Amino acid sequence: MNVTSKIYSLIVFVFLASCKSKEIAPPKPLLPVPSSAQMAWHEMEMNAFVHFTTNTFTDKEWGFGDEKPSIFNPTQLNINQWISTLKEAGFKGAILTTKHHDGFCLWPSRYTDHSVKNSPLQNGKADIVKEFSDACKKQGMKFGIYLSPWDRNRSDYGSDSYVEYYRNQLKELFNAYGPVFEMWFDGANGGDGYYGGANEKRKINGASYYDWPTTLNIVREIEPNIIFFSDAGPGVRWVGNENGRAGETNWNTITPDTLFAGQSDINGLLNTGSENGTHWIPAETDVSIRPGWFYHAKEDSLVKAPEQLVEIYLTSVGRGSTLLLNVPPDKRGLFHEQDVKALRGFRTLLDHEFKTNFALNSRVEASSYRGNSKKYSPENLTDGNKETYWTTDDSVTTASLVMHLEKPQSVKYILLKEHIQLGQRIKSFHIEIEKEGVWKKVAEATTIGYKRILKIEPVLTNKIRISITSAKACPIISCVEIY
Ligand code: FUL
Repeated sequence: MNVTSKIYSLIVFVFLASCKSKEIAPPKPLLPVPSSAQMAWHEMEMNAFVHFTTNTFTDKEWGFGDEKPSIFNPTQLNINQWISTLKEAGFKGAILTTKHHDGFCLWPSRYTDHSVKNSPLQNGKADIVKEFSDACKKQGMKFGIYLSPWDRNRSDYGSDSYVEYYRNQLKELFNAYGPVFEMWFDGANGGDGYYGGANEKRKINGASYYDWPTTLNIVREIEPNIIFFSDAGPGVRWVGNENGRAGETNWNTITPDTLFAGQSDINGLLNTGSENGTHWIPAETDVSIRPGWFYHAKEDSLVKAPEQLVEIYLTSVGRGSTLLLNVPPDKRGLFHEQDVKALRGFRTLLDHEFKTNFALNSRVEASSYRGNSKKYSPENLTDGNKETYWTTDDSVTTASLVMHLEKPQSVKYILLKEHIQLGQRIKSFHIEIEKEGVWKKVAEATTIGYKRILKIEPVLTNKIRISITSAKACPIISCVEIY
């Protein structure tokens, strides 16, 4: 190599090195951020709850605990029908009440006789939990477990031996029927019950009696990626109501301690989360397709209509929460015709409302983007790829994005997704549409999170402007969709 070519190689080397150093680093995560198991849970979006026990046969919501196992006798049990109905409606996982407050077990637990093994169903050989988890596996749905901590049947409820019983059942269930994606710990406790014939009121200290840290670790040892639901998490939190409404402001973050610190409006706090919460504990929206959680023939005419279910979708999934919709089997052991019809109608309506994303591959203008790097350019919002995102320089916390649709469309929904893997950031934003050269504000909202859907009066337009008016740190958005 002569001197000239050496100098030339050096210049090329320096040039390439300087190009590389110009590669703009992504924003640093704004803590807390979701774990990979929580991220997978967010992506499920819609799960189902299935409430089934002796209550189905006694027409109650809370069994007292003195029900005879012999009354549990569905005549046409078909668990595949439940799971295929849910799957066709778009649910990704299903959580079964393996034991509700009445203490009756849907599997032949070796720790009690108060179970399906003493029911006439399949001559005492039935195992609803197994059939349910098998059907989920077969149909590609995830399986979840509800096991009520409160047990109105057990004579030892309130003493240490019951906690051991409860833990043994958790081990039994998780070892025999997994994998399990979510474990649902119900905080309800009404005090009175049968308790092996004592027929009395028992009071426990919900915070200390079950020794939750130890109990959760027993489950974690078997299922390390489990998502724990309880009012306060640690995996996901209760949304604070049972009517399908996540907060219009919905932070995935909350400080769990504040829930036990004499807070006056705990349900309100659970509903909105808190902007500066120390933990990532997103809200799960549990609601029933009927007024009750269990099947009652008198509620056949009160099954929610497809339009109501779409409204619930918008106030749960559309507010960055995950929907947990309960569908209770009837006395035959089938989802009732009314519920099946409502779920099919729900799917059809949802597909109709969200049929064509007018924004897919459309041009987007941003007030700025991070380091003018293509990696963070506004095209990432409409490329149909949820892994790519638009973001700004660290110092920028407000921005505007103008969406140019190919031709005027009747716009009814604007859907946005934050790239929450790097933390939830956006605090407020609004939407304008352009009509005859004039911008008109059509919606205003606070948080986005995993997903936010804003419904507006349908309007014909080909230009939509999204203005982010405040954020905790530089905004990061992965998708904008327009329907
Ligand atoms: C509540 C329970 O008391 C209801 O019966 C139902 O299981 C609901 C999902 O949670 O706390």
